[in-house]
Parts: sequence; structure tokens; C-alpha cells
Amino acid sequence: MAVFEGTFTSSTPLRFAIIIGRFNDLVTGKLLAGCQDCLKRHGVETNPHGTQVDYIWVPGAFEVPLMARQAALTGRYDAVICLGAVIRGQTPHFDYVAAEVAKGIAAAGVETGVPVIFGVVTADTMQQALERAGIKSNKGWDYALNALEMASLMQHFKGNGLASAYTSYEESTVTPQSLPIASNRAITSEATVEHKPLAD
Ligand code: INI
Repeated sequence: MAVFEGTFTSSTPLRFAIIIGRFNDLVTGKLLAGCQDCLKRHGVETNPHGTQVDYIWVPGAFEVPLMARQAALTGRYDAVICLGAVIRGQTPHFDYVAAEVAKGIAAAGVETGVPVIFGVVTADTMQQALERAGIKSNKGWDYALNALEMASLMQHFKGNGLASAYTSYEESTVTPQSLPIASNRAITSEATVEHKPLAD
């Protein structure tokens, strides 16, 4: 038998999508900066015009799971990092928003076979949220580390995920119905995510 573990550096260039909620961008912008700093220090080219990281901005945390799933389904990414900030003081339905976002992000990973990192800070106050986004520590850094670890760990299991099944659909004549996701829709190169040419 074997022991499988991820590492934080990869011999092959990994690709990441970072989904960021614009709501509370005072916090999410800082999470993003922490995330980029960590990726850079681990050898990832974070320039949006480069080939390793795409950035997808959405209105708020509630929209993050949908885009995480769409991004993962393209088969382009080794991991998807979801960044958001849900603050209790700002909404009476904090619990609903926070719970839906957590469930949706978990489902995006499980349904697509691509690591999807839960990088949504939930806090009672803006002060608490900022403390986790740079004042005391920056959770964005940790989320990036989690993504690096999971992306490298998944390299051991390539070929068994749904996103790779999806890629083979795009490259072959397999019908979308044959894929193991009930509501799978054909995603073509004209999909909602704007693609750069891949450099392999
Ligand atoms: N979105 C957040 O990311 N954080 C919040 O704290 C928040 N509050 O407080 O309401 C929030 N709301 C917007 C939500 O995510 C959606 O963008 C909006 O409801 C449209 O679907």
C-alpha cells in the first residue's frame, strides 16, 4: 500500500483559478494579495497575463460557488481558490448566506473532482474580518498553501476526476449525457470564463 501527500512546489507548472467576491472588497482584496504572495513565493506566475492563474470576480460570496463549479468543469485548473467575506453585522441573513456558500463550494469540488478551496472568511464584524486578512494574519496565504497542496496531491489521481472526463468530452465525440453530472451542460471555448491560450 502507499501513503499519498501533497507538496508545496510542483515540478510541472500548475494552473489555478481564483474566484473573488467583490462584496467587502476591503477584505477580499487583502485575501487576494496574501494568496498571490504565497503562490509567487512557491514559484507560481501570478500575473493575470501569464499562463498559471486566472482571476474571476463575482458580485458577492453567494455567486462564488457557481463560478467555482464552472471554472472547475473547464478542466483547465489544478485547483480553484474561492475568496469571499461574509460579515454578520451587515446582513440579517448572514447564516443563510454563509451556509449556502460553504455548501456550494464543497459541492463544486466533490462534483467536479477538482480541489476547490474554501477561502471565505466569516466574521461577526469588519474588524474581525480584517484581522484575518492582514492585520494579524492573512488567511489568503493559507488558502493558497491549501491549493498548492491539494493540486499536487491530486496529481497522483489524475484521470479519475470528472473534470478530466469533461476535457475528453471536448476533445472527442462523447455526449455530455454520458458524463456523470446530471445537469452537465456543454461548455465550449465560448463559455463564460474568458480563456487565454494554454501553454503546456
Ligand atoms: N456578500 C458577501 O460576499 N458578503 C456579505 O457579507 C454579504 N452581505 O452581507 O449581504 C453579501 N451579500 C451579497 C451576496 O453575496 C450576493 O452577491 C447578492 O445577494 C446577490 O445574489
